[in-house]
Amino acid sequence: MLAAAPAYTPRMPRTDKPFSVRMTNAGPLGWVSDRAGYRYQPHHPETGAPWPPLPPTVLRAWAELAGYPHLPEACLINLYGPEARMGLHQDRDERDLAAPVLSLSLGAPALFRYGGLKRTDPTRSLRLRPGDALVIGGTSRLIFHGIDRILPAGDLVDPGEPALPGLPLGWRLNLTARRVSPPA
Ligand code: MD6
Ligand code: FE
Repeated sequence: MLAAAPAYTPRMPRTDKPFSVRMTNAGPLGWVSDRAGYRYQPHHPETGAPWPPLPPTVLRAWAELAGYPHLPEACLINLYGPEARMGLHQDRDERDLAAPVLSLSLGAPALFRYGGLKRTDPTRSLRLRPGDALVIGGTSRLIFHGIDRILPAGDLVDPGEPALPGLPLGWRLNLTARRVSPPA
């Protein structure tokens, strides 16, 4: 999938500052960010190609965990090197806010921070490990959240952890499946 849709470096709207996280997508729509703003679009911003189809594993996880009767339309793939992080944000570019966002984590563990519906609300931290699934929906759909830091992989990698061939030790990959449009 990363071969069909190479991870690119998104940039902040207006400031044009690069993200430390690299991104790509799968599905009919993909989330992108550049100088012009945040949006969902059907093609890769650098290659112009349509995003690859949603992986069957993501569709299966959505069916089992999302509790939402319509298919996801976008799977944002975040790729973190050991120094990458993601600032506190809300996921609010989706027009269907009744659908949850489903997050799947692989590779290095990370320190996830989440708070409330206001940026200034108190926050808590959670360690996301490879193989973890997190569903953010319902009254929590618009909570602020982010990744404070990637944690060392540890010298003993648990043989039960799902492995991702080609992902360097110390790197993290996160997939978030989203429904974008309200169902017809
Ligand atoms: C990450 N996750 O885990 C970033 N968004 O790399 C998110 O931004 C996120 O985990 C919405 C719902 C769940 C998430
Ligand atoms: Fe998010």
